[in-house]
Amino acid sequence: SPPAQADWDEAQDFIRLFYSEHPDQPLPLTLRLHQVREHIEHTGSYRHTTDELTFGARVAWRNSSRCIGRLYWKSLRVLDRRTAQTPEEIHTHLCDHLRVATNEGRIRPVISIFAPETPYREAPRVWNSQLIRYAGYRRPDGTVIGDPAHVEFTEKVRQLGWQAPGGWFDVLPLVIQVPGDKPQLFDVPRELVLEVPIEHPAYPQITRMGLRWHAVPAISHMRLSIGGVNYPMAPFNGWYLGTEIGARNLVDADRYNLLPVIARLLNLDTSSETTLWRDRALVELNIAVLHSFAAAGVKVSDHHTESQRFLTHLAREEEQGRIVPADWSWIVPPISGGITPVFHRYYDEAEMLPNFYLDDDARA
Ligand code: HEM
Ligand code: NRG
Repeated sequence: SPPAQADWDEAQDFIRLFYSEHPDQPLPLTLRLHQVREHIEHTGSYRHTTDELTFGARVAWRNSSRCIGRLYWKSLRVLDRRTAQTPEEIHTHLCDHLRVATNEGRIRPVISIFAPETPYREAPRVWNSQLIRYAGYRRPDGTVIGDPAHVEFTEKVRQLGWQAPGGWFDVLPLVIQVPGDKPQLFDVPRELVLEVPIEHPAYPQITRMGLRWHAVPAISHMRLSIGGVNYPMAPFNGWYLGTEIGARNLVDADRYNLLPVIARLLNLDTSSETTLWRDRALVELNIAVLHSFAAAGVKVSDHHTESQRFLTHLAREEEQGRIVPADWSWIVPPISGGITPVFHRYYDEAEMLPNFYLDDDARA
């Protein structure tokens, strides 16, 4: 079904919010509101100015309840890609995004915003959940090589013609689809994928595992909603919190599931849970991740520092008279929760707009 027309109440709330935080506009508020209303009536949608778009994306980040990294919301770089039409053009912009964001390891928060959906035109899409992800391959015995989270997606791109190398850390191709056309595959150029080899400062056994992870988490499957207008393709990135890699991606039982392997390599006593061998292996892996990113000159945060910064963010926002919506279960890091300051309090659970949403579309 074609998308509904832009919601006038949401549009109005957003334009008012923009004017309240940026009062010095050439066009008076009432005129802008009138313009937006007319456009919605005539076309079912309206066009954000560059300043509205930039503000809208930054506030969507500011309102992301699950994100601990929001202290930097004002520094988000917004690349306006609304006019990009062809898959080739879009691919070029996604490559530019990775180049600007990676910045040789001094990672910058960036969002690229492609055409919105309107009642008369669908939006372009990228099927990937992030611009950089590792393939996963299910073997006949049921075990997986690579990232088990991406087995299904990997099968889909193979059906579209991707030649899979079959390794543990193969970067998946981008699947770009524009309205009325078939999805098209594009490789991410090798030189745009900065990766960090994981090494442990004291345990060569961990270094020898040959683990690696990509430097930039660039989420590409969330819809950006600003003032009643939906941007389904608006990939964004910041930098990693070490625990995302060292306590989840490489560790979850349904991801790389490495704790048993690490425990064996470190000769830990795994005969009983009470030896806390899992916890010991987990801490060493997280030390390795933070050490390796630092050694490679790639920006990363540890959970203690980023937790403190999040509380600074809360204090600053409260000074501005704003609510900071937050989801405790996502904000508290997956290791050492109770020794980070974000653990010891509750948060406002309000849903605020603009924001990012996950659709349960058929996309992987
Ligand atoms: C979630 C950290 C930048 C929007 C998260 C999570 C962490 C995090 C640790 C939880 C992820 C998980 O448990 O899987 C950071 C750090 C950043 C950063 C350290 C550094 C600057 C950004 C930016 C945006 C953003 C630039 C958007 C413009 C979000 C959203 C989620 C999230 C929407 C929820 C994702 C979901 O529901 O799956 N962030 N973030 N973050 N972040 Fe950030
Ligand atoms: N846990 C996911 C990434 C989720 C978002 N995290 C960020 N976002 N740091 C993973 O790939 O491990 N960001 O925009 O920086």
